[in-house]
Amino acid sequence: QIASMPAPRVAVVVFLLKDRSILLGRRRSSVGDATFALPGGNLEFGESFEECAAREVKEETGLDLGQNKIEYLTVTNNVFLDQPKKCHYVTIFMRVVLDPQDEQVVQNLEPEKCDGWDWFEWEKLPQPLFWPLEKMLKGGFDPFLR
Ligand code: 8DG
Ligand code: MG
Ligand code: MG
Repeated sequence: QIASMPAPRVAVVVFLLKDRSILLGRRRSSVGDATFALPGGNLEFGESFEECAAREVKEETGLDLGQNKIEYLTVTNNVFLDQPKKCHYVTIFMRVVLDPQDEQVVQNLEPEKCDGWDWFEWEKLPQPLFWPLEKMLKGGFDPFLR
């Protein structure tokens, strides 16, 4: 490991599914700026993946996952070398299927980190996607299956 490189970190991100849509927000960050990404963030000391997923979703969107089932989907390894701030994330992808009748309104609670959240139909995702997400979807990953 090169001395100036930070250690790899663990992120937990969430596919929030509602009908045939997923929740994405345009990032404001030194990593993946202006690309569309899932809600999520850094795993904190002592947290379970599910706790981290619920906390990040609440902090970033105001959505309360309540008793919704939070499921593990997959993990990917993401090395960001060509970013202003080089970093390496092991990213855990979780899934929550919201009730189509759920009336909670999504809020942009961290506007310095995100331009805003929106529901996007799976067949009409916005561009550009944050590359860890792009890479998965190009590889055929479908969060609605399995
Ligand atoms: P925190 O302070 O709230 O813990 O962190 P954050 O500001 O919410 O972190 P983040 O950048 O949103 O997420 C942490 C890392 O997770 C991000 O830098 C790279 C990795 N990551 C992926 N895919 C995705 C994704 O789709 N969405 C988000 N938010 N992060 C992702 O590999
Ligand atoms: Mg966060
Ligand atoms: Mg985040």
